[in-house]
Amino acid sequence: MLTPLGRGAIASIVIEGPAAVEVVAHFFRGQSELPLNQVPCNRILFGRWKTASTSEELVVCRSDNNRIEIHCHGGHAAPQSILCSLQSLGCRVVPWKQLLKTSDTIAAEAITALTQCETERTAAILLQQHNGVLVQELQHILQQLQSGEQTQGLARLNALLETWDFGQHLTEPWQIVVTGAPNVGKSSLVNAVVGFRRSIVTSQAGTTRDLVAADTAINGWPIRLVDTAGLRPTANRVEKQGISLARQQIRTADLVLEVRDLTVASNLQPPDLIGQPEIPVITVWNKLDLVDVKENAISGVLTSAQTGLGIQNLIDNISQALVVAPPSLAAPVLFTSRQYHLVQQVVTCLLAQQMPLAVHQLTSLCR
Ligand SMILES: Nc1nc2c(ncn2[C@@H]2O[C@H](COP(=O)(O)OP(=O)(O)OP(=O)(O)O)[C@@H](O)[C@H]2O)c(=O)[nH]1
Ligand SMILES: [Mg+2]
Repeated sequence: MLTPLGRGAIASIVIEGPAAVEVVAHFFRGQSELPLNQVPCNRILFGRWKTASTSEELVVCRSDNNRIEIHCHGGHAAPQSILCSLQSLGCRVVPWKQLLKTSDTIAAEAITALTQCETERTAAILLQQHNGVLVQELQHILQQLQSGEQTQGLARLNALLETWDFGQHLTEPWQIVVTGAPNVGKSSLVNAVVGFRRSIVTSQAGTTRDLVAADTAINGWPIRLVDTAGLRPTANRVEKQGISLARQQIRTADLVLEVRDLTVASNLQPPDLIGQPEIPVITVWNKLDLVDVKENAISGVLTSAQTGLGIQNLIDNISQALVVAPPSLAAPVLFTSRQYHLVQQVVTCLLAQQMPLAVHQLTSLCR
C-alpha cells in the first residue's frame, strides 16, 4: 500500500510480480470486454472489485505485465479488504519502503524524508535533493579531490556540514520552549501563536504543570511550541516535577522564548537560562495592553497575548532566529544523520591526509 494509514479520499495499492495482472483479473470486473492483460498499458480502467462478500468501486491501471496499480476508496476498510483478497491468492504484503529497493541512496532517503515532512516549503527543498542537487554537489567535490583541488573540496565539504543544522529540521520540527515566571502569559502566548486554545489559561499563578506541546508552522518552517510550568521556588510536589521537566526541555531546545510581564517591576532572567549561551533566546515582554511603553525603550519583543498586538512580529522574530538565511531552492542540504556522519568522515580523512579513503567514502555517498 503506497498511501499512509488513516483518513484519505483515495488509497493506492501496487501489485508487482509475474502473476500481478492475473491475480487482479480474478477480482476486477471492468466495463471493457478486453481481458486485463490485453488492455493497453497505462490505460485507467473503472470497475468493481468483486469478492464473495464485497463489491467495491475502484480504478486499476496496468503499467506492464509485472505491475498494476489499484486506486480505491481511502480509509481503512476498503484497502484492507482488497489486500486481504490479494493475500488469499498468495500475494505478500510488503512495507512500502521495500519498494525503494535500497534505503541508503540519497534519492531513496529523500523519498522517505518527503513522507515525514510537514510543510510545502520543506517538501520543496527535499524534492530538490531528490532530483539530484545534493548528489551533484558531492560529485563536484569528488572531482575536485581527484584533480588535486583539495583545499576547495574541503571548503565545500565544510559548507555542506553547516547545512545539517537546518537540514535535520526538514523532517523534525524545531523545538521552541516557552519559559518564564508563573502568570506572565506563557500559555496565552502559545495559544495566540497557534491560533487556538491549546493550553489552559487562568489568573492563578502555577496553572501549567505539565509540558504542553503544540505543533504548527511559521513561514513554512515546522515548529513545536512547548508550554511549561512557570519557574519559581515551590514546595508543591506536582509543581516541582513540572519545573524540573521545564528545565530539561530548556536544555534541548532549539530556541527559548523567555516571557516577562511588563506590569511586574522586577523581571530578572530565570537562573535556568544563565550559563547556557549556546541556546538562542528571545525575550518576550507580554501584557503590552496594560502599560504605556515605547517600543525602542526595551530590548526584546513586545506583545499582548490578549489583544494579539505584536504576535506577528514575534512570529517573524522566531522565524528569523531559527533560519537566519533560508537556503535557496537550488542549494544542496544534508538531511539525514547518515549523510552528515559520512561527510564528517570524509573531512576527517582529508585532514589526516588519507586521500584514497576520503575518495572511497565520498564515492559511496554519491550513489
Ligand atoms: N491583560 C493581559 N492579560 C494577559 C496577557 N497574557 C496573559 N494574560 C493574563 O494573565 C494570566 C496568566 O496567563 P497564563 O497564560 O495562564 O500565564 P502563564 O505564564 O502560562 O502562567 P502559569 O501557567 O501559571 O505559569 C491570565 O489571567 C491571562 O488572561 C496579556 O497580554 N494581557
Ligand atoms: Mg501556563
